[in-house]
Parts: sequence; C-alpha cells; structure tokens
Amino acid sequence: MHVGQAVAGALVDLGADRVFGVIGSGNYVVTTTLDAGGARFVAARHESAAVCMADGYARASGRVGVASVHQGPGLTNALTGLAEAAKSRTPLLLLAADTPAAAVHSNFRVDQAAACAAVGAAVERVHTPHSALQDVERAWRRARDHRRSVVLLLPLDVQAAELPQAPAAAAGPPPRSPAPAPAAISEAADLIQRSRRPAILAGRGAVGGDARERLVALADEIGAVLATSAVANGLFAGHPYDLGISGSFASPTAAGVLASADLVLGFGASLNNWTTKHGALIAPDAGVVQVDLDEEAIGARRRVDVGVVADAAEAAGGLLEELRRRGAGGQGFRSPELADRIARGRWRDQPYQDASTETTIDPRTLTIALDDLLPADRALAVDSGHFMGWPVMYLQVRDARAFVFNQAYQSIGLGLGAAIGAAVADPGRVTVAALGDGGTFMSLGELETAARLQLPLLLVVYNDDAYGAEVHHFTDRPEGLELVRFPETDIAAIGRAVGADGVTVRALEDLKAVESWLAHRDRPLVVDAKVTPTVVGAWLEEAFRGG
Ligand SMILES: Cc1ncc(C[n+]2csc(CCOP(=O)(O)OP(=O)(O)O)c2C)c(N)n1
Ligand SMILES: [Mg+2]
Repeated sequence: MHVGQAVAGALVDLGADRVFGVIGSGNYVVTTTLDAGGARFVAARHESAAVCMADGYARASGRVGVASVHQGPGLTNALTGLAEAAKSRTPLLLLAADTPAAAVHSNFRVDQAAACAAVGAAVERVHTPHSALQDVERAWRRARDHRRSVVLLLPLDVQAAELPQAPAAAAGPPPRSPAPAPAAISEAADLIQRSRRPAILAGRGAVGGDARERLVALADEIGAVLATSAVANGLFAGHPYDLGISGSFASPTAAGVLASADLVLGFGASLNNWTTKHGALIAPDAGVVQVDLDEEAIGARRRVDVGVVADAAEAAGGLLEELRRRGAGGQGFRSPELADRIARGRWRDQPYQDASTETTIDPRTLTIALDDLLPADRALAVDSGHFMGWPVMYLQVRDARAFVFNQAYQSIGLGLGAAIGAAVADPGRVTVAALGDGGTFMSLGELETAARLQLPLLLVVYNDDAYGAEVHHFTDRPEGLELVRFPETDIAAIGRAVGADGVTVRALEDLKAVESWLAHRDRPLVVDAKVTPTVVGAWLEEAFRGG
C-alpha cells in the first residue's frame, strides 16, 4: 500500500467523515481513497471556499472539518479561508499535497509551510513512510484536541512510497480538560456573592465546550442575565433572561441591561472590542471574571479581576458547586419586569421608518419577513459587509451550532462556502446564506457547488449594486464613490443558470416564491433582494475603528 492511500485510511479510522476540496494530481489518490473509505468528498470550485466549507461543517457539527488541495496554487488559493479558520480556532485539517523536497525547480514550488504559518495555521508534515501514520495522528490530535486549524503537508514522493507498516491509526479519546484552580473559583465566587446584577457572557469557547446547560444552571442560581458574543449567537435562545448578542449588534434593550451589570462573567469569550462595544457595555466599576482554556486569552483585551484557566462547562460547574456549598445564590438581576422588557426588546420589536421604494425593499422589512416565513429549525451563515447586521439582528436561530459567523478575518466572500458546509452537516434543515452582492461575486463559483449538491440552501443576497460598506464609510469623500458602485446585475438569473431556483425580490409579495420553495427545497433558491441602499446600520462604524 502507498503512503497516500494509508494516510487516507488512517484519517477515516480517526473519524474523518467528509472532505471538501479541489482535486489535482497531487491530492487525487488521498482524496479519492478518503471518498471510497466513507469520508465522502464534496468538490468545491475554489480552494478558499473548500476550506470555508470544512470550517462551516466543523462549526455546525462540532466535528473536525477536513479539506484537501493540490500543491502550490491549490494551497495558496486556500489561504484566505485558512486564515479565517485559524483565527477562529476551528478544529480543521487541511490536507495539502507538496512538491518533493528535491524538486527545487518545480513550477508548483512555494514555501507552503511558511505560507500556512503566516496565516496562523499549525503546520504538520508526513515526513517519511516510516513516520506517516504517527504524523497523521499527531496532526489530527492537534486539530481536534488543541482546536487548531492544521495543515498536513503531503510531499508527492513520500505519498508515492510503499508503507512499511500495517495501516492502523487511533488517536485515543481527547484529554479531559483541566479542573479550575480552587483558589480562582473561590475568588470568583466571592465576587458573585457581592454582586447584585450579574451577567454571564459566553463566547466561542462555551459553544465548543458544550457549556450551555451548566451556564444556564449557574445563571439561574445567581439570578444572572445571559448574553453571547456574536459568534456564540443562539447559545441561550429560548431562555427568558437571554439578551442575545452583546456588542455592536446588541439591541438597545440588551445594551442597556448589560451596561448596568455590576459583574460580568465571561466564559470562553475574549471580551474584545466587538463584544464590549469598545468597552461601553461593561460599566467602568463592574467586576470582571474571565474563564478561558487559553491562559494567554485572559486579560489580553481588557482588565479582569479574576482569571480562571478552565473549560467553560467545568468552571461553571465548579462555581455552582462552590456557591451551593456556601448557601449563596439569589434573585440577582431578575424580576418579572425585566423578563418582560427583554421579551419586548428584540431588534424586530424596535420601531423604524420603512424605507422601501417602488423598486427596492427595506433590508429590515425583508429580514423580518424571512424570519416569519422560515421554519424555526434553520441555520444561518453570514458573509461580511455592511448588510451583515440585518440577518444577525433580525433572523433568529435557536442554537449556537445553527449560526456560522466567520468574521475573524473580516474577509468578504467566505460566507457562501461556510453556508454550504453547514448545510452538508445538517441537510434536514434550511440553511440561510446571507450575502452581499460583492461577497456573492467573489465566491460565485460556489453557486454551482450549492446547486449540484441540491442543498436546501436559501441564498439571500442583499443587493445594493455596491461595496456598500465602502460607500457608507466614504460618504465624506464622494469623489471616489463611483469606484465602489457597480451596474445592476441579475443574480437570480445566474442562480438559474447553474441549476438553482432564482427570484428577484423588490417587495414583500415577491417572497411568495420563498414560501413555495420551502414546500420542496430540493435545490437552492437564490433571492436577489434589491435593497434600499440608503438604510445604514449603526454597527458599521465599529468595523472601522482600530483597523
Ligand atoms: C477579501 C476582502 N476584500 C476587500 C474587503 C473590504 N471590504 C469590506 S466590506 C466590502 C464590500 C462588501 O460588499 P457587499 O458584499 O456587496 O456587501 P455590502 O457592504 O454592500 O452590504 C469590501 C470590499 C474585505 N473585507 N475582504
Ligand atoms: Mg453590496
């Protein structure tokens, strides 16, 4: 057996169940062997999108996402998606063919290890036929257990060599997370006991650590309100004291309540400028406890009073136990009035002046209508751009794994791939890909992928015929605005051309097409929504602060 085949077999044994990629000669054997072994292959049209698909798949399923690319240009094409996954700490394995060490004049040769390291990925290599299986196992464990995006380089000459050992691989179960230090739990419990208005703010670490249940139990014990960072949106959906997203997308009600908290307990959240609205959502005299598995994350973005190095669920359980032992607990923030304010304080409850015209629809009106139309069991992936606030604020999701927000690199053009990955992870529900026209054109090839896979994907393009984010940012320098505006295009027709359904939406009644699509959803529907370009989200300014 050749090493390339053995690598594929080992990955199936380790748990690889889906592979997204673009096949070239260098990754043909490994990818086709994976597919034949049960890790079914999804052909993307661009490598960056393939990595986004694996990323979206990992976020939606909680499994390791796997992607596969050709050497050289296959790998360099993948880098933007890889940067996003690496910054998001998505457990992901990118299999990349590589030129043999001796092929110094190969056209395909670039320093792949350096390129991957430059965007924050961990780099592993199948070094020799003898070490191949251990190399694969090490890369898998790094992705799964250390929550890293790992590139496994597969030199062509090593792939083609005979495997000298019997192929078998098992990484063992993931290690148990460390228990929080008793002294840290005790200090945090002291702050909780003194607090009258505690808030629990959960981030990506709480989603990955499946911490919902224990965080809710802790919050109920101490009377805390609940909120999430944007990436953890949906974690506390359905809880009467869930404020939704903290930060730039927070509703006025949520922002007001959060800013009045006297203690913020962050779990697996970096407490960055987006989440705290540049500090405005944490009162200056509020205590701050930060729980994170990564010691370096603690205190990195703002001052904290107590840092707890631990998994979110373990720390929440430890705190609950300690508070019960002390006989502490209480009403905290909670009252029927507050629950009522929260229930009536969602974005969709805020009054606004509908700015729809004869030919365009107000993006808020559009999104609220979609929220009403779509089944509650839905997933949502959002690309980057000015439009992104509308789906994030007005389209509700009922759990955090149903929300894919790949904004760690703030790149446009990644949302469609991520949505495809999320839809592959759970084809039983509708997945919404919320896109701008700019991001859609950047990833256009993947419309064909979505159509070919016959996924129940609703692609909502907030089409303002512009790089709206730039238009709104540079209104004071109008001399260049024509460079970021484009002619009108028919994206619904493009969808139909590749085998999807397509509809142009200028008014609410055009959404009837979505209703009838929902009845069969046997292929994607592209909604080319001509949105009123003058409705500007207040969050946009945040995107430009601090680079
Ligand atoms: C890959 C990449 N290129 C450029 C940018 C800068 N940029 C940020 S938003 C944006 C415009 C996005 O346009 P569109 O997708 O139509 O969304 P809109 O802002 O119009 O709602 C651009 C070009 C970026 N973030 N990422
Ligand atoms: Mg646009």
